[in-house]
Amino acid sequence: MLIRHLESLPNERVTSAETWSSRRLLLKAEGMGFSMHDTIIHARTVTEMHYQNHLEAVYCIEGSGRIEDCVTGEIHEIQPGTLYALDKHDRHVLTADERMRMVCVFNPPIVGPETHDENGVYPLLD
Ligand code: 9YT
Repeated sequence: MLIRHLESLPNERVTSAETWSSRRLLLKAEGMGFSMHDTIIHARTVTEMHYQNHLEAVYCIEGSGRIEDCVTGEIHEIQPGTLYALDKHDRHVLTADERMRMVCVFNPPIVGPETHDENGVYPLLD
């Protein structure tokens, strides 16, 4: 059994970008078949993402904002209790009106250092 706590997560499991900071509680190395992150999206930011190599589910536990589906143009409000699942590798734009805290699950699992390239894509690392 694995027990982890956010407050004792080592620095190498924290990856930050201009608009977010991802605390990676479970990575590929743990062998669960998915990774799980506690991610902060900074207030008043807009982030375009496109996980072409991964499926991601995101569960909002704090803060509010919205997600735009770049293919359909649909916009969905996000608040604590909202989940979105990018089951079609959907290109999307996330807008945070206030600081948001999200639980993010990736399949295949993130290895560790992944961050967005210029198109908002994470590379497929082994
Ligand atoms: C919600 C979202 O996708 N934020 C970007 C960071 C990423 N999900 C991660 O690696 O935690």
